[in-house]
Amino acid sequence: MFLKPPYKTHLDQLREADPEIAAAIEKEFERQATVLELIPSENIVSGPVLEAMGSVLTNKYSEGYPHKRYYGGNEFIDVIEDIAIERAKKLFGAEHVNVQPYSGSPANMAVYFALLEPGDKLMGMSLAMGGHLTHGHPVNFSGRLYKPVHYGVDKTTELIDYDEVRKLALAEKPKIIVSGATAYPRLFDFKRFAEIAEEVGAYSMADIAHIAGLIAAGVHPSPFPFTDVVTTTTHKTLRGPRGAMIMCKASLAERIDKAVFPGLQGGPHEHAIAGKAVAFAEAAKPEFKEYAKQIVKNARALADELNALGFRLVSGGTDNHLILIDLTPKNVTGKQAEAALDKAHITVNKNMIPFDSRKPFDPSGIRIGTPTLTSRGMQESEMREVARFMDDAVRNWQDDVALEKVKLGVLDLCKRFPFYER
Ligand code: DSN
Repeated sequence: MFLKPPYKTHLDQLREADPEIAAAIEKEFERQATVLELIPSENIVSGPVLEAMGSVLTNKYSEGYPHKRYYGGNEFIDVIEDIAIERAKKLFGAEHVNVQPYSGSPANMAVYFALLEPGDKLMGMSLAMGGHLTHGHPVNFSGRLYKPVHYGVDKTTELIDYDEVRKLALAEKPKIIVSGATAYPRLFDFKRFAEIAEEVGAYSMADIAHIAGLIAAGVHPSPFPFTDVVTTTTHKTLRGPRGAMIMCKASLAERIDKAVFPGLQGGPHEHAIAGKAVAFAEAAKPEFKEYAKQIVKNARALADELNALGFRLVSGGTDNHLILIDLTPKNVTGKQAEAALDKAHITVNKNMIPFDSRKPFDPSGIRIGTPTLTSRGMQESEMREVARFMDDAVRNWQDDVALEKVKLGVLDLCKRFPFYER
């Protein structure tokens, strides 16, 4: 389950050439090694993924697609991109894959650019309810170029109400319906979303960025084969390099590819594509299935213990890697809790909760997840320790002495689960 072989830092040249940057990298290394990293969209890549990312591939221009490039010298780049595509197709059961998107937002942008015209209606989950900026938020290109229509969660259950989604879709007739979220702790019924889209004549799109690793491992239902287009980042539960990809039905392949290049992007980042290929092979291994199962077991154990300690969890718990906590009963805001937890070396992010009466910069909640701690090899008993550290820190959010004490316990736990080897 833990990352093998361990990463060894290769900063020898950098230390000499640019000590300022080298020192900051070393400090970030030290920070990551000595915190309980609970941000659910982060993870720790393997040594081989890091090596691919730090390779000579970063030197190469390869605009175009394998075997149809606008630059010479791409014979080995083609090998790498072909492998990345084939591995992704196999891992997810996708008909067509484009591995060139630089990250999640450009991937979503490319899908809209391929399938919508400016002014078309785009339906997605609102950011305030757990969606993403690119699902039609008014400050984002997706809410400015297209007409956003938003669904959320039910006020009582805090779950998506599929009958409400259907009603909204029938009334608004969007051209695309996006499923997927950044702060939804429950399973997505992608089949239901695809059926609703089909009924209203919309494209179905799933943004599986947060849960791609769980889907690859079969611990979350897949959006395939019924969803038209699926986007994902590659660096969250999938545990690959920072980047993204688009998977789609063969009938949409040409439009999607054209939208990515030459529509939106120039030269693909082949060092990242090589990292993606390495990560896809890792995710196809039986150990990765165990890893993904453990992410969910850990999230459940953490949720149970937090519940027992009096935290209010949105929707009551979790089915995936993520937990959304409403701190209102603890009389502390998301911003205050984030800062206190930081002092105790527990990294989380403040987050809006559904129907939040507070503002995004100081919301009522925090969002946590288990992918990184699971990559370090922690299991259920450690999750119970983590919950108790969190409780101590949140109860004593104004008491630096108490927070220092929590930090000592956290450091001890981190030492028992080493980070990369140096
Ligand atoms: N920024 C990511 C997250 O933290 O969920 C989503 O893109």
